Amino acid sequence: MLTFFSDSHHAHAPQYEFFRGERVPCFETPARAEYVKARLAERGHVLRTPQADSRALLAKVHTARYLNFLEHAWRDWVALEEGNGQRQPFPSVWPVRTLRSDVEPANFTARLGLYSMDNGSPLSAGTWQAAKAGADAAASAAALLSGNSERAVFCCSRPPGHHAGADFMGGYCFLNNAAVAAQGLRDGGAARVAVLDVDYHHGNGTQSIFYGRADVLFISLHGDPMTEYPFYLGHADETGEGEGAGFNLNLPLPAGCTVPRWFEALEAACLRIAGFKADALVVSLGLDTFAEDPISKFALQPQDFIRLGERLGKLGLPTVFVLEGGYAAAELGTNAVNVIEGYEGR
Ligand code: SP5
Ligand code: ZN
Repeated sequence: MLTFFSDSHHAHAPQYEFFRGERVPCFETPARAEYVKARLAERGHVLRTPQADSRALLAKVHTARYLNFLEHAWRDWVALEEGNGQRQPFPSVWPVRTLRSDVEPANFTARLGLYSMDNGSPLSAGTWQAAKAGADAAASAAALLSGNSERAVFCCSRPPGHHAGADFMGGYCFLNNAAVAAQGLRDGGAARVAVLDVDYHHGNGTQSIFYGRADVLFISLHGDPMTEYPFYLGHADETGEGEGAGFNLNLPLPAGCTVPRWFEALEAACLRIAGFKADALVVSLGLDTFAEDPISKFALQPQDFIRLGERLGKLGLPTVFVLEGGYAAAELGTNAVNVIEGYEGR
């Protein structure tokens, strides 16, 4: 399967994240994409550098205010104080209910809080460059599918994107690559696009971007937000609003649930996609459903990822795969390529 890969992902390399009040090494590391790249090459898949500029699509799924903040965040952080180039910025204050988010403060930390859903998404010098390259890959993939030059494309990019909403970052995500791909497919002529999110964590950003729209169906299977990140979205009663009513499907599963139960939920998701008569599919391919994932609690084995790919292939739709989470880095290549090769029936 044709794969987009950009070396720019290395530019996003923060050192630490917060866990239980302590700084711990980041789970979302450059090694992840390199393991996937190596496995793709080993199995003979073609790697190409994205050529599309995602700016126009980014402007349709994110706010101008947020994009402007993110593009210049590192510059502004470094300008704030001597030595900041060697430090990581973290938000420490957020505009929760009753506080105003319409006015953008001048203070950098206040702006960082305004545009963040958590303190777990550290920025580094090249975050914008890496995230932009991932969005460019998503835009390139959508363009190729729209022009019928490819049937399916895999975007091997990081940082991931599905927690990023129209105007916020979160959960290691900055730009919503799946949303860029879906919007690109819509603009390229697909009347109905389905986004299937199989990451362990609910794709709150993608859901929120398309929540009021009937042209993009969002479906997610994930750890129940009652106990699992992102906690504040992803429940079964979130079904869409306005024109989008009925076009959002959440299938929360208990942490620790069995593989057969996971595949039952996948089957329900696939039946809904078929009923929607989607013209194209975007898969938010999180691989943190793997049994050995260090931060997640599902139980999929490497061969289960082949079965996932096979089921998605049966949908018979032009498909963009976008890499999301998955933190058992050394096994990430095998698991990702298993999905792709299952899809291809190889
Ligand atoms: C894209 C994606 O998968 N984002 C996940 C963000 C999860 N953020 C919360 C991480 C909590 C880490 N918990 C560590 C438990 C170690 N035992
Ligand atoms: Zn995840």
